[in-house]
Amino acid sequence: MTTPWFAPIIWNGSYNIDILNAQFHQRNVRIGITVFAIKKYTVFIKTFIETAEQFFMVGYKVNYYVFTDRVNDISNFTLPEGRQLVILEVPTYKRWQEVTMRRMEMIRDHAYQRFYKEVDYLVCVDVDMRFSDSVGVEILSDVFGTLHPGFYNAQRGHFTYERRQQSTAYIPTDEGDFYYAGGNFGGTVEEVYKLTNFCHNAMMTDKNNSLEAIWHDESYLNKYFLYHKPTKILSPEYLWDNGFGVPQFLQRRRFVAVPKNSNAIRNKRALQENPGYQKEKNLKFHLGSPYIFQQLGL
Ligand code: 4GW
Ligand code: MN
Repeated sequence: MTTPWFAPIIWNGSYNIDILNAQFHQRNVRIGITVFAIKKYTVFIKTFIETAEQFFMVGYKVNYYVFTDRVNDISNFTLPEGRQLVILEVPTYKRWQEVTMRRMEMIRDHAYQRFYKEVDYLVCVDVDMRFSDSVGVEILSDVFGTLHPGFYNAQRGHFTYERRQQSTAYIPTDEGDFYYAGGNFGGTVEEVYKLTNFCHNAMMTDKNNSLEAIWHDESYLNKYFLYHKPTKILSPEYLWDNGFGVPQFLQRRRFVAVPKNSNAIRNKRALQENPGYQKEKNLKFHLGSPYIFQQLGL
């Protein structure tokens, strides 16, 4: 439950939430959660916020930062005192890869411009998710990442890091600690600024060389964490996908992927414009890869 650099790995049973709550309430911490709902992904916002109200940082000051290109699609929520919804209108990008990757730039810019004035920590997550058990201050630390549910048990050689040496996201086969998920990371505003700034700059360098890392923002995040190791690591309890089943060791599923009907939610035109799309999307949906079933002997 600890990494070789003494970062705790957060599993159910590894902490006492009462002690942690006493510490974090004493500090009066404020938490921002960033989430992107671009194009049709606005459909996920309602469940996301409703379940977060039940399970995410209950009793703390929380700002929901919803980045969207469809401001009118985001309904109003009545939130208790100390919790608020902040809608940030942002540009949209044509390619879905860019939609997910540009999150780094937008988080960076807003961290620099405003988040540091409003919150102490940022939690940066996917929107196609629901909270189904408590996620509290046990996750907070200077900079944290989450073990990808498809690879927490995998050998280093099987991690889907970027393997082309020309890419800034390149990780050699004999390096890398864990395979971190792109859908849940965070830390202090300053540390998230450094992380997102690194990832965005690395992406831009690659873009200038007509390169895009295999798993987009996730690949750059993994590169960052290789040389700037997280101070806390969240177990896959904090990013699960029921497509992997419910293994016995998984005592809690706190933050779980909402199954998406890819064609309806994602941009259908992409399929027509790019014949390789379906194949690529199947590859992209590696949350649902059969790898884990092999690992579990299922
Ligand atoms: C394919 O057509 C697409 S669209 C792949 C991602 C798309 C997308 C993603 C989008 O149209 N709008 C959007 O807001 N996003 C954001 O990027 C959203 O916050 C989502 O959770 C995040 C990552 O994309 P994803 O959840 O689809 O990625 P996976 O399947 O790896 O969880
Ligand atoms: Mn997702």
